[in-house]
Amino acid sequence: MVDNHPGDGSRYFGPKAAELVDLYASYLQNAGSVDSQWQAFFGNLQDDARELLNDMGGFAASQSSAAVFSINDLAGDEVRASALRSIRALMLIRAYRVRGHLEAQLDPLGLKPIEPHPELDPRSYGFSDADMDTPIFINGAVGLEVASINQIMDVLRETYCKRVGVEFMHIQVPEQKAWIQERVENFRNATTFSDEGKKTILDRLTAAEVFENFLNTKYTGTKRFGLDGGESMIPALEQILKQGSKLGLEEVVLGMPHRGRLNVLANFMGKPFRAIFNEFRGGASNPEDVGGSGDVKYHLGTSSDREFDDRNVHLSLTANPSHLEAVNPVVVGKVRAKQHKKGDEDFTKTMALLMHGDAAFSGQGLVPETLDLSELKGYRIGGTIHFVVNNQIGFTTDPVNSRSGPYCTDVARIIQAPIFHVNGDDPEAVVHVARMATEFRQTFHKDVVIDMFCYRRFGHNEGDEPTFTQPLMYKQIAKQRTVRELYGERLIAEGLLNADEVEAMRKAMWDHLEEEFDASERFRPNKADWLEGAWSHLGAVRGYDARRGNTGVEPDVLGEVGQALTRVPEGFNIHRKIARQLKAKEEIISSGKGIDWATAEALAFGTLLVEGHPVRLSGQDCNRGTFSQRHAAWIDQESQAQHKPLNHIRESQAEAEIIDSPLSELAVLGFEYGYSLAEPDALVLWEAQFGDFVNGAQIIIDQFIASGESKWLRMSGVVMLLPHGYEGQGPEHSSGRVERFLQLCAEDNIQVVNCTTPANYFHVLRRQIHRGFRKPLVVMTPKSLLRHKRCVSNMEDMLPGTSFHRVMPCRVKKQEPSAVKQIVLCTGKVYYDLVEEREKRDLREVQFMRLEQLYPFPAEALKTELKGYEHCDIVWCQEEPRNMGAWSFASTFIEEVAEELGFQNPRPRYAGRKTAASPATGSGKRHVIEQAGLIDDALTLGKKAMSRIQTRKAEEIEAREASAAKVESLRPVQKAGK
Ligand SMILES: Cc1ncc(C[n+]2csc(CCOP(=O)(O)OP(=O)(O)O)c2C)c(N)n1
Repeated sequence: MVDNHPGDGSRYFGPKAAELVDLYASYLQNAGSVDSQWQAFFGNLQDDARELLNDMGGFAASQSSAAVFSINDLAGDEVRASALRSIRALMLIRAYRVRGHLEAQLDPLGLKPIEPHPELDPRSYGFSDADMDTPIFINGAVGLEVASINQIMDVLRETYCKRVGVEFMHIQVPEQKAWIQERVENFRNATTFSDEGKKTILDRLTAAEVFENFLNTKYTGTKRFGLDGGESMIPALEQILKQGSKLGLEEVVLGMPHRGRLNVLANFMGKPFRAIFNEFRGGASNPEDVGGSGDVKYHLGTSSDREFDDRNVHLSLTANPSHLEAVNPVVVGKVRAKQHKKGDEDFTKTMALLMHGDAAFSGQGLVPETLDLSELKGYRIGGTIHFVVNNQIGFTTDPVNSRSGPYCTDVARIIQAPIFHVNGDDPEAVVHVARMATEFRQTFHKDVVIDMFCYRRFGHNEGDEPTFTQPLMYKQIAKQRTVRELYGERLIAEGLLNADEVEAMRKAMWDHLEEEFDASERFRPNKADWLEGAWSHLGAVRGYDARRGNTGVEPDVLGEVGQALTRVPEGFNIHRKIARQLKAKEEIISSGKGIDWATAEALAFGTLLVEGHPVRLSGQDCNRGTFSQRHAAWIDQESQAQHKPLNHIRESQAEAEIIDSPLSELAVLGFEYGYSLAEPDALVLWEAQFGDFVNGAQIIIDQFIASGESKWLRMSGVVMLLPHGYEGQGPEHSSGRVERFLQLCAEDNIQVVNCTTPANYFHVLRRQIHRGFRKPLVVMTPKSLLRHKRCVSNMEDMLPGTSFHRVMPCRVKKQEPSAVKQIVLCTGKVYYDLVEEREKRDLREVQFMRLEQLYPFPAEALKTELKGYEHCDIVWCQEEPRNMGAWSFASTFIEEVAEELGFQNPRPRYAGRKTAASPATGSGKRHVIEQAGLIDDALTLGKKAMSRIQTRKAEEIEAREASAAKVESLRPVQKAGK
């Protein structure tokens, strides 16, 4: 044991650190206040040493009042030499706190020799071999008052360089940094486990290893993405729950990739082994009659309850696609919804636990995007525990080709999360860091990362041959004893168990799995779990009827909401332009006439709120609205305080959360989708700044929103608002890519609408909540129509009895069918361009019909509207290029409907932009010409010369000529004379 006391003065002459810091502070204030030799001493200090004294200043300030004498009076070289030694020793200690992890023994395979870091060498601080045993005053650092460098180094190496490496000095919050430092240094970075605790660790390792071995024996070579090599994760997860439940945790939402997932499902979540074996036999995970496509077994989710010392913890593992890390924001969003529902305001009861692979954690951009949400007001969940199964390889790729930084976890430093690196072959160390991480999360409500270095015993999957690419690594792995074997031997050596007992544990697990295996043949999943709990009042829906829902609202409720939307609180300094707008809005609401888009949206939100349904909308700048249309938060022009009128309708109402999001699409949409999975009674929306940016969120759309219900039986009512419309703003501000969504439409998976009236928008939003099921909704929203004089509705279109219309005939100048020669079908904003041009030309033979909903395609409603016009030509008019927009999708449906009705010419003619690589032109002039051309084309009767075949031929010729011209322009110019 190191002597913690200063001892007698004959051995030690130096000043206390606090006094030294005081003296340094005096020197900084006024160099002349200290004697000349101390002046020289401080003057000669290097920057590092000065920094150290500065850093210590805060700590010393609280202690210095206790200083009993002034070292200024203690002149003499001996004192100064001691002071210098103290400073140098403290610098060394600090270096270990910052960089000790670089020399920690983290890799179980020991593939690369640990390179000594010069800053961790006492010689770098001027200590020679002769100095190593000299006592130095270090003021309680690393638990010591006075110690020699040898003694200090022993403590430092044990604390910072054994099998745990801690990165925490990047944290800026002093309490958090101090907490970790204390936790780590007070116990030399280890937990002393009871005999029972050690046996439990071995038991969990046994369960993990035997399960993988069993699968390997019964289904040799079948993909299972085994945990083999990373088994310590299982006791670590156990510790997180156990310790977490002591600290108030009631519910954990998990997200994880393929690696070890079956093991987690079975040995942590308690999914019956027989159910998993049945899936290996080819059985389905849900009863056959539920339908859906299902998913491979290592993507499936499940939920269960676990008990720890009479405390129940609910666990749910979120289903996920192959796309690594894509589930992260979904899990985080789910947790936020659960916390909101429970009123878990200090974030203690519900937590996210995300597991990661090393290559994916450093490689996928969604990781930093999701981390960035962690401290934001609209997205905070009080910290996620991240557990990286760092098997030091990604499929066949080595870390040197995977990342530029030293650790796969470096990305977590952006949010100043503490990072615990740990050797996976030391299960006690892994459980120890799991415990610290849990305590840190429950204390500071902040993200924390565990990076478990381990290995992958087999190939990427079990059918894969890893020695093609990593022969040396796999030579070492072949020699590597398993984690269970190593730990079993350790406990035998400690005398806690004998070899027979260790083997008996293994055999008991194997025998249990044999029993489960036998039972798996008869196992049938008896129910799907998708309509339980918060979802129990909802049901599955198949079929394509109108499904209007009860979306009309009583006039007094509309009036009440309307008033709140225009009521300015006493003393609130509202912007004068908004004040003007509110006056106009007041007029609109009281008259019930001329309701614009933004007001209709606010009325939809407000009426849902008073009915008790929370509304959550997030997206870039969505409080003001990209087009200055929403003004969901008013800003006091003097104090910059906010007023959110939607939250001031009446006393007992649900809350509207309208959130300006970070500049991310993928993470934010993933978050809102996750939120919608856990809160079916809230209207959850995400808005793109312009619809064009939606492709940044494509993974969430393809892998979750469009296919989640089919794959995993999980409904979502998430709404995506995508500003869309051709208004000359160029290639990236025109298109919400409706064609992409339409291509995804099948099996009643999503809804795609492009409304042309505020009232229809009002109803489609309210419909999301007022039906007995949930479906994602994609809305192409307007830009110029936000202020278009014709794009208004009356309150009477929102009253009880009114509803969403999937097809709308033109109400302007409606003609008798017999007087009409041509029906122009369209969707969205182009309708208004058509109406205006028709008026200009005073055309009577052309009738318009709007498809307000594109999917589910309203075939019956269209049929009703088209009846009587069988003699007419049909034109599909769109603003988008021919290879985009709804043409390809809608034209086949329209033709089928027209054929059924007996149209003479059922195939619609195309009037729109020609095929294009880029969604829109960058030239304003060209835009105007194109737009006028397509409107003219749509309104021109019997324009057979522009039949679709001819159009296509013309386009083909043009494309050929364009590429020939390009090739020509790229040809090197022949220089004369060569
Ligand atoms: C987004 C994405 N890109 C590529 C893949 C294909 N893939 C599956 S696993 C894998 C390697 C993952 O390595 P790591 O994250 O270290 O996890 P490990 O498999 O080693 O546990 C890759 C590239 C994928 N699933 N997801």
